[in-house]
Amino acid sequence: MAKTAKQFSGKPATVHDQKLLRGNGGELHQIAGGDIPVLTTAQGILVSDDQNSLRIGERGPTVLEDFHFREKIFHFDHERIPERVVHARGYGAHGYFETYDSLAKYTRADIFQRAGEKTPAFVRFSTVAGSKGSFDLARDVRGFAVKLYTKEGNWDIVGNNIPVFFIQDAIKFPDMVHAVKEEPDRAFPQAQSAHDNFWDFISLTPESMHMIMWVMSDRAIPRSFRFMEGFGVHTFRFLNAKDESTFVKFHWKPKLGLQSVVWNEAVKINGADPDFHRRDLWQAIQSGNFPEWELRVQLFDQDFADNFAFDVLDPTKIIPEEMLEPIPVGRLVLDRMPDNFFAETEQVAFMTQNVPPGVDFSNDPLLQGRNFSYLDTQLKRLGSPNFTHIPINAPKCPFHHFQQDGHMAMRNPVGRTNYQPNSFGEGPRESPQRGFRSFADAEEGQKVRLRAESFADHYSQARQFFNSQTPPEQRHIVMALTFELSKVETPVIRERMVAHLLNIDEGLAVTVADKLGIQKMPKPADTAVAPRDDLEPSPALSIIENGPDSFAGRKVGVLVGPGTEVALLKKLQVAIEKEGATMEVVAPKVGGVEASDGSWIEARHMIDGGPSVLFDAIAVLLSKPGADRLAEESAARDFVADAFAHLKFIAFAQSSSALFVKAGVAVDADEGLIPLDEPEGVDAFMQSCRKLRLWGREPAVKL
Ligand code: HDE
Repeated sequence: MAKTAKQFSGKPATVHDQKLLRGNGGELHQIAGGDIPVLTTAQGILVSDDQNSLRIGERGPTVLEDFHFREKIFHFDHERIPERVVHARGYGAHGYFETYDSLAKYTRADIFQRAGEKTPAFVRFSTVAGSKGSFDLARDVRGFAVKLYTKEGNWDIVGNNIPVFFIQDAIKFPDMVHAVKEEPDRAFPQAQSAHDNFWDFISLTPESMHMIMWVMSDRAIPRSFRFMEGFGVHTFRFLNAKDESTFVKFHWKPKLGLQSVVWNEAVKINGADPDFHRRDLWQAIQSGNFPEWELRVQLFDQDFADNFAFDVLDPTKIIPEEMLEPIPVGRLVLDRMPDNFFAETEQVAFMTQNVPPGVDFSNDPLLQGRNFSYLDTQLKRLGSPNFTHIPINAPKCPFHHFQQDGHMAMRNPVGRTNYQPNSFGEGPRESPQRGFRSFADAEEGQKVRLRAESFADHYSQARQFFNSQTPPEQRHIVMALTFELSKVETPVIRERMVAHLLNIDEGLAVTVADKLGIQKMPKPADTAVAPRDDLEPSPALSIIENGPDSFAGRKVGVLVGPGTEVALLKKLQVAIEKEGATMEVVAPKVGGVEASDGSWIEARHMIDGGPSVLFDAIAVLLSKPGADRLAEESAARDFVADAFAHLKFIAFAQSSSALFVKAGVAVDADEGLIPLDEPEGVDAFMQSCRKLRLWGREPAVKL
């Protein structure tokens, strides 16, 4: 057995070991006996030794004929495929979409014909700017790409968690992406927009101002994929059986409500757990708490479009929900993680042009450009036009076509005829009735390179977004802009940005300028159209206004130590689980601690590895000696001080107070600190947690 362990430990077996093994009557084969399959090459040749390459003599040169070695290294050398140029870092999950009611009146898309219809789905969430190995809590837009395997072909809604975009025309996309990514000479900063090139481009691109308000808001630092919205961004069309068109915008609403973190917390999460969002989705799905979103659609006709203040083809504009209510049409549930990240999440190929009969495009110039781009990128990344043969990309409905051959062809047409029309009655034929039909819009005009006048207002909706935020959210936008621009080394870029902010909100501009130390206010940036100040605030745009009033799906970190009162811990655990939340125990040692009654409390984290930034609320349940001891440890002090600074609700046993004193947090500082050992303590804590954060504390902690 000792020899077996050594063989599998990956250490090279010595000649002595090998003799022993072979002397034992082919023990190598026995190792792979029973239920364990024998290792083979990709060609199926059984392998006798996977620890040593073939050489001439014990210390001699390696021989070329070692086909197993050659194949193994060859394959390893080719393991990587190009990462996505944008949205490289992502995480996906399987699930299904369930249709509420028939939408036949608006669309003939098969997925919307029958109430209760379940359609398999795959979703990939992503950040935009960082590379594959970047951290999850960058300030960034999140991709929200949904593949629906409908009975009439794959439908991809390749959206974001922000309903508008930086640019109006796809021709600017390479510039925008170059500017946000690391600067080409120095290759930094990675996964960050806080640098000169990005703000230089933005300050020279006024159409980006609305998007900038969103990206500087807490939308860009979501607590979890599970707590963010998704948007199709562009205006699309639904087409019914009579080919009548209705414009449509897609919104995904998270069942657990919206939630973000605060910036100081995001920075610390990136160090404590760079995979914070991945782990969150993994844990939720593995524990059976399946995340869910409702699909809602804003439906409107040409008349509405003609009378709307902005152009519905302009992807830098929204239609406020208060003006046009999104109608719920179904729900998306994610209930299964991929078996293999590479095969599924890395190889999944989303394409905006994947739309089934009954869904069609609008003339949004960004969407039109995307429809061209996504096919190209799949060929580059996946290396073959046969990328639809990969299971994650293959339709789950019947499909028949005459495409053949090419790299890695898995399925070729069967039989003699690989063309149509043919005389043999073989193969598929097109169907004018059932097939995809485009909306027969009348298009005419000169061939020009012109942006429509109706796209010219770049500030009014940026202002509307800012005015729709609660005071804490407005403060966060100020702080984000100040932080980002403070990283810009070229003063003129900072000033140019302030000139734009003056067109959005004077108070915002003046505060940012002051915090940046700009001595002389610039003049407002020139505008093509005067910004409007008559747009009603839209409460739907605020995260805080749309809080879940529930703590479900959230996590409490409980700090324990030697002598912790176990009855209180158990009572707390019951209450947390009743709320649909989870509890994780943090202790001085990961092995756990001995409780007050001599029982053993298992821990999930040691204090250094379980800082409070990983939790939505904390509880500190220390005995007096435990608190005295932990008060000496900076990680324990940070546990409390950070939770306080990040506006979290903090429950505590009175015996823990020594730690609070040393952490500089007064236990009676505000109503967010809740003594647990009072009769109503646990209930009061859970009720507070439903508010998620104590925003009223923010001015005091000066984040
Ligand atoms: Fe993308 N985008 N994009 N994009 N995009 C890609 O496709 C592109 C845009 C979005 O999880 C690429 O497979 C152009 C808007 C998501 O796999 C690429 C333009 C929105 C994902 C590409 C845009 C998106 C991508 C890179 C300007 C929100 C990740 C790899 C016209 C509505 C999908 C790939 C996934 C990925 C091109 C703008 C969302 C290069 C040319 C606007 C969620 O084809």
